[in-house]
Amino acid sequence: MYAQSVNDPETFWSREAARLDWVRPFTRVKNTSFVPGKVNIEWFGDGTLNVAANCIDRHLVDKADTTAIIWVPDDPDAPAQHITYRDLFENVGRMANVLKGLNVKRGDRVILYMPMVPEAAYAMLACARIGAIHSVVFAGFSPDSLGARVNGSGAKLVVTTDYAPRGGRKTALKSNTDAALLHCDDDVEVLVVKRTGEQISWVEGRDHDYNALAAAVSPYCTPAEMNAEDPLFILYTSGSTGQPKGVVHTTGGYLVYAAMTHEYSFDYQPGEVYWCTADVGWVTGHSYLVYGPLANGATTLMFEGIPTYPDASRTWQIVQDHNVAIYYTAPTAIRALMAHGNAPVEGYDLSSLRILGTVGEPINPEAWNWFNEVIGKGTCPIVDTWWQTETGGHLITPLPGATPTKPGSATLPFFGVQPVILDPTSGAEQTDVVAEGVLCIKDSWPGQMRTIWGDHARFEKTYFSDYKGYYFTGDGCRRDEDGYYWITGRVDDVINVSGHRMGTAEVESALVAHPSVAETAVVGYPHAIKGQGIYAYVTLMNGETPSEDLRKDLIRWVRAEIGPIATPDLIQWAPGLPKTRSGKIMRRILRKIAENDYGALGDTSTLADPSVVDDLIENRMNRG
Ligand code: 6R9
Repeated sequence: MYAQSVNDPETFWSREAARLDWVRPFTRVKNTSFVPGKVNIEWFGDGTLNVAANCIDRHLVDKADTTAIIWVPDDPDAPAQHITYRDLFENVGRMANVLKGLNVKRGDRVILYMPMVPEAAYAMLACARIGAIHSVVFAGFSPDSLGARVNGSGAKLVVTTDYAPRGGRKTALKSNTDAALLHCDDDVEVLVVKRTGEQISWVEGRDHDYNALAAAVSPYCTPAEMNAEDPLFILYTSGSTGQPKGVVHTTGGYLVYAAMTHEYSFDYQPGEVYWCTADVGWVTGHSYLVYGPLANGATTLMFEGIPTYPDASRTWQIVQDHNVAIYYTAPTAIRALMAHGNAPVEGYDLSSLRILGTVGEPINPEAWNWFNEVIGKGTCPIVDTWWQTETGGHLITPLPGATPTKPGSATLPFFGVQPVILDPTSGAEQTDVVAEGVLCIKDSWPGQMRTIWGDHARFEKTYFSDYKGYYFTGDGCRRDEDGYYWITGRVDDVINVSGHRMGTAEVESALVAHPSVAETAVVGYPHAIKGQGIYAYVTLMNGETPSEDLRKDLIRWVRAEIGPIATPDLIQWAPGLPKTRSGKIMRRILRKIAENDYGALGDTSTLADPSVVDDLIENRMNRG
């Protein structure tokens, strides 16, 4: 199959695309070019279909009473909800009619600032049903981040909840939305889904009560006939420079790829309960919590809470209660659970588990072994899936049971994917089996992003200009003697904190916006649970003195500017930063000091003032 997928992609992909219901079948399969200046990606270009109809309507024939979504609320004493495909059809239909009533039309952007509640999935599918483009904003993001995404996407509506319970606490999403909209056009409206029912502020005329509106509309909504290349969603993700970019995924190719990878990478079998722990705010929540599983008629479990609430056995309680067969999570979650020892796992019946999966960052062998032995009892294949927001679905992954695994390697390319390892400086393709360099992909696959929202030039520059003719992933990679791929981490200024992508430039611009901060440089450093932690070097304004209070204030500041995921772990007061004579900050040196590896600083002779380095080493924060 792999040979056919790369030698005869037309035949291969037209067969795979037949897994979906098309309104008008496509006659063209692939029309793609990575040539600089002419980058164009189009799959199944003249076909038409509707994503919601594929994820819901077509299953009603034989799965109307099958559970589509098992929703497990944060509160361990509250009952789980079983939402059948018929329920899903009606709830999505209602949400779609509510959106239409609010004048949302084909092509309009709708921001979903939603926590892990079923209405998040309803809203995604409702947008897809009427041809609107959703952009989910992770509920942990601050009002400023939300406002930037409303403006960046030109959205006319924000769908949110009153509150978002999580881990026994709650976030005030509606009041965050109010704060965000202070920075947006006056005509942006808000649709509020009731989650807790507690009191919230209300702007008459602008705010709409979802529950009241939904009760008054029909559950039937005709799906819009969309072109395969019409945008399905925008998802903002961090890059090495500037503001987050709006990754655009389209209708046909994305859904073919999400459905196919969900089936093959997890060997999904009808009737099985599948649990992906990712939040809907990230791409994994799009492809592997909502779209892939529902396109396949699967039962997907959505958990509102966190693995350690009310205690570290919550995950295993859920696996036992709901007979979870496939469990897909992030290495950082595995490490956090592993830190509690085996006691929270003991006493739970995990025999329903068949396949385990990881995503988001390389998994360290210690965590892999614990996952394999203590959770999988040595009998569940572990699929380490490498992919990105930009790729729409898995690109490098084992096929469970078929691909022998090695702890820490995502193993081999998925069908249709041709990874190459390039020399970082010359850009030459490394043709020996054993190789190390930057990871690029040679040809397109259907789930590939199509553009950056509103900025096709930035799309070409970011992904297709450094290494001409290839898609550049931003990751470093090693290929071993068996042809297995080992991701070595980002080669750009993007760090990976608890499996979340964070641009160091974003944290820096938040910090320098603080009145006491003159200059700052942010780097990643190894962190036992998070994978990478955030290390900030801060130079204060003249006259400001370092203090514990100021440190706390800076941390609060960054949390408010971006969100809790960007919280610096370590802040070092830096009287000066190491710079070249042309004023460029030498991040390589700062990274080494943050890693506590200052013995290997390399050449510092090009520094304008080499003495700043001694001070930074002397006062380094990570002595672990
Ligand atoms: C799906 C997702 C993408 C970046 C990617 C890489 C890292 C993801 C990985 C992995 C090693 C894996 N990454 N999966 N590294 N092994 N299995 O995480 O998307 O948030 O866009 O992050 O995450 O560095 O470039 P996204």
